[in-house]
Amino acid sequence: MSATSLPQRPYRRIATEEAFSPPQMLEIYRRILDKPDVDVGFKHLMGFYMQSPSERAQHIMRCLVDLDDLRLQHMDEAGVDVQVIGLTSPGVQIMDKDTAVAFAPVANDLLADAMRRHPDRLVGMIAVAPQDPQAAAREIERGVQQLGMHSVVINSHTQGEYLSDPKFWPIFEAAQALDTPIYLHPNAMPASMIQHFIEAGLDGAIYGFGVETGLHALRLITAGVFDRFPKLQIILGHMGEALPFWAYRLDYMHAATVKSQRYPSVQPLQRKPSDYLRENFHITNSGVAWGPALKFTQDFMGPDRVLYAMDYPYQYAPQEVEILENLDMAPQVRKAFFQDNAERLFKIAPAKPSI
Ligand code: 1DF
Ligand code: MN
Repeated sequence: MSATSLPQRPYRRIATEEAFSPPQMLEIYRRILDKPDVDVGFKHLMGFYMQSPSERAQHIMRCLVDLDDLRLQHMDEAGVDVQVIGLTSPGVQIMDKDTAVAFAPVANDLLADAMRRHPDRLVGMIAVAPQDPQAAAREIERGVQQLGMHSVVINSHTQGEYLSDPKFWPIFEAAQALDTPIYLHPNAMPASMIQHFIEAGLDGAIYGFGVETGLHALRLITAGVFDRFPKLQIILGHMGEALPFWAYRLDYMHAATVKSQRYPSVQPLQRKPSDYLRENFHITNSGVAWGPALKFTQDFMGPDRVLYAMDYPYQYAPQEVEILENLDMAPQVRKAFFQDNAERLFKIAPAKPSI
């Protein structure tokens, strides 16, 4: 099955949480991994992929650095027409501030070059260094105005700091002003959180990622980020890191916590937690090709806020495209899921009619 050999399909499949790494970033990572005080989560994440002789790790490393033939071949084999690509986790967020601020534009320029080589196949997200919020805001502006990118990727916490801290809010200010959604992608847990997960081998994408990124999203809500930036849009992968399933309890317990004045950090909000989830978030199904969970998420969010993603190369599973295509879904909802929502959110030009 190839993307180009399926002319009858009335939509493109746009995968929206796909990853790459410039080879230069791996050099920086090698230096960080060589340090005696390397962050434990980073060691367990990129230390594994960069050093393990396993087939999975080697395959992923080959795919991550490629923005040409191998990637396009895999896209064709899986029937993915377009990838929306972000700098793989943790991106520049594990680097010291100066290195991070200097490298984010390098990564963005490389991705913009690849977009120019494959204009109807690859779409880039803007990587930023939250370590310097003002520089991050300027890089968002450069990404939109000079590189033609219309979304931002942030790999969750930055060395244990969360975007709920107002010092980071210049990033939200720029994102709202430039109408760029922020993909809040998982990162390895901070050292203060990870130990009990590592013990059980549950720190990674299997569970820890979702716990930590879900926490991050909730911290944005309870800190009042969306009362301050009501148009800001956050994208969550992995079926919203399970937050739709939590919505009822979040609403009940948030109200109870506010009323009893239990925590200074939990103050009244203009809307219910579930309202922010539905109005300030979009969700992708990355890593979750499971009909009942997708249906529930579409019911909760509305079909216009749920998008397709594969999570290439970490979950390169072409058979999942077929599973998703075989779900019982109204044709216009299927088209929204695979194409329309992504075209709108990431401002992707419609496909040119083939001649
Ligand atoms: C993994 C999964 C790694 C995802 C990722 O980036 C990643 C993994 C380093 O399985 O180790 O993006 N993911 O989103 O599920
Ligand atoms: Mn991912």
